[in-house]
Amino acid sequence: MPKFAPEALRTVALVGHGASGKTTLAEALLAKAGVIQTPGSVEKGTTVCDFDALEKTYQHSLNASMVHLDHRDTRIHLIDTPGLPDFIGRALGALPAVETAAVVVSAQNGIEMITTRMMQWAKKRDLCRMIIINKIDAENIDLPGLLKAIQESFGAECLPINLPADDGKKVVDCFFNPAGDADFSSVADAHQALIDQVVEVDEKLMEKYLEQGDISPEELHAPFEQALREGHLIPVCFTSARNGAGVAELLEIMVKLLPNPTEGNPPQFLKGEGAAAQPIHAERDAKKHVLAHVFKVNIDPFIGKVGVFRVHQGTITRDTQLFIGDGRKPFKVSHPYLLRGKDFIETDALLPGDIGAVSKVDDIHFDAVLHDSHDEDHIHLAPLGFPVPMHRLAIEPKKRGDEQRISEALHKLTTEDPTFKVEHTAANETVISGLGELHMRYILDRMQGQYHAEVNTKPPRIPYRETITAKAEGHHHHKKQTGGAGQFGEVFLRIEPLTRGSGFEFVDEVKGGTIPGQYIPAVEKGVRQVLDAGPVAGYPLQDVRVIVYDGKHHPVDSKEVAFISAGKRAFMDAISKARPIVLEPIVNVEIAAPEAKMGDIAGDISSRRGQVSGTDSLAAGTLAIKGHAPLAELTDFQTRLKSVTAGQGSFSIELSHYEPVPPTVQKQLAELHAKTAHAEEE
Ligand SMILES: Nc1nc2c(ncn2[C@@H]2O[C@H](COP(=O)(O)OP(=O)(O)OP(=O)(O)O)[C@@H](O)[C@H]2O)c(=O)[nH]1
Ligand SMILES: [Mg+2]
Repeated sequence: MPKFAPEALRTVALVGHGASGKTTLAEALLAKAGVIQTPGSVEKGTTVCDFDALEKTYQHSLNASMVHLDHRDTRIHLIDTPGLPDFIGRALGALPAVETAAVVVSAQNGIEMITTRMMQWAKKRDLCRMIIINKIDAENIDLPGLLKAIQESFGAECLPINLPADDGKKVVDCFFNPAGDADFSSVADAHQALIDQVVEVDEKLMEKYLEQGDISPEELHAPFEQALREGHLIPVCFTSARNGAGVAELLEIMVKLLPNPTEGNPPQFLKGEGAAAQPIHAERDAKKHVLAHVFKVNIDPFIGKVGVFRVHQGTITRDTQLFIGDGRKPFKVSHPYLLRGKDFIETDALLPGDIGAVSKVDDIHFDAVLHDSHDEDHIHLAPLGFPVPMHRLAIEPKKRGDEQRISEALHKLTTEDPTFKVEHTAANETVISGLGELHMRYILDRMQGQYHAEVNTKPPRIPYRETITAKAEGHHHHKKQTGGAGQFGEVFLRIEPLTRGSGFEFVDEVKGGTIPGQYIPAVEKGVRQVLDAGPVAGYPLQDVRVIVYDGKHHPVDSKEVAFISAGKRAFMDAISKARPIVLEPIVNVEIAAPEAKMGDIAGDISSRRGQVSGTDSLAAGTLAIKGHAPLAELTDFQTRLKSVTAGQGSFSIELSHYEPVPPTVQKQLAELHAKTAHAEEE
């Protein structure tokens, strides 16, 4: 029998900016619950969650790490996530696995880039949210100021559930047992504010409260949970993961107030594909069919492929047969595990709300839905919306003969990381992309350390695109007579520009079978062959609609090849008259830098054909500067930012949209293309 029914489970992701103290806090919680004897430290590389060799080297979490701890009759599944912007994909991936996102904020650094983004991301996924202000032991901190800033940024519903006391050495409860003095603000007022906020979700309770003037914490349990679920309350608590202040209280809050898996908002599943997909809810019932979601995949040199999943419905035991997504071949679970950092703990059963793992299942992949019935296929989770990796590097093997090893390593790394991509460009480069310089360094370190695959790197060519700006007609008549049977096919088509980002559309408007139905796919195939290399500078062509409306065929000589060729030539004919242009990627840039450098940075951005659109203040003295610029202009921005801010600045970019390049740039690109094309012909 499983020890913990779903009602006795809690699932919490510790999220928030890098170095806010999430891993240290997980350590303090594990120690408080008696899972470990003494808390380890990030500095010494002795924490449960940062067990990977590179995490110890970088002194930052680089992947989501699972632990569980039992407190009284409750089991808490904690996910410690990375907070550096470069590794944020792995934190985002963990959000659908939990009911509650606990956003950890450093008392020293205040609200940072990932604080704000995590508050938004967690809201978008309908998670219950709480804020943990950590490092209350630190010197020179302004806790009342930070609390105020949090309420200004994230709303008046951010209310303290306890307050620091005794100069940050302990906290006083403002909810269950509001007695004692805090370092700032009044405990009684904080209590009042919480109750006022909570009763607002329940009219009957509100009446009772108005009559009686107070209400017992027991009666508030259900409305508290409702207020969390509806985003009507975001409790704020205080901790020091270093001296232990507020840690026992945090455990109590998790057990007594956070939603269990049958409460909270259900995860956002969809059944069906594309626009026809219908939202469905997992029923958090241990007796129903299994529905679980894989939110992390790890390839371990010793254990092999590990899939980490959250059970949303049903029960997984050793005998359970699970299908992966729409796959037809089930696998037998055999060894269901719970995880504790690097340790695998075999268990009998995983219930709704449990976070478990299986190993050595080849087909398992990130974001897969696991289920035990054919009725449950075509189910997937609402897309997570990962940032598009824009930090690109072209790589080539250091040693000849290493190609195979490198390609295997890259394949494994992309399996693990939704924000790491590999492409082979039209320019015949292997380009890897990630979220930032550190992300790329991590990938190269993994390739070298784990897979012994060494590569040289250089800046890649910019992923330009081409499109057309006018409608045009195209025609080609393909005829070949070589001895026996000939080849014959004729195509008339029209092309027109589509709105930016729509891609490519092929429309068949042929009437009366002038091109017989069976040859239309051949025409489309020919047309598509042109898309890879546009006419101006050889970049992929996009945002074009091709309408084939007429043609001719021959009962004997018409063949597939003839229509492929006619489709291709007719399309090329049309493009040449449709004023083709080159488009360049424009990226959103977000820069964190000291306030005093704002002017320099804004100036630098505009000198790169970019624009600053706004600023947000982060911690005291730092600004988040937002804007956009062409990717092509940012090649050396990292170096420049480092020198302007004396190493204090950081930035992230993500794809915004494509825009036409200035005519001078188009001319250069076209000349370059003509030269290389010419060289290849010779
Ligand atoms: N003074 C003080 N330092 C702390 C506290 N908690 C953590 N630290 C220190 O802050 C630094 C960062 O702590 P981590 O636990 O690695 O922070 P994190 O949020 O896990 O960071 P990422 O893994 O990069 O997201 C370490 O040097 C910790 O020792 C605290 O409560 N007080
Ligand atoms: Mg960490």
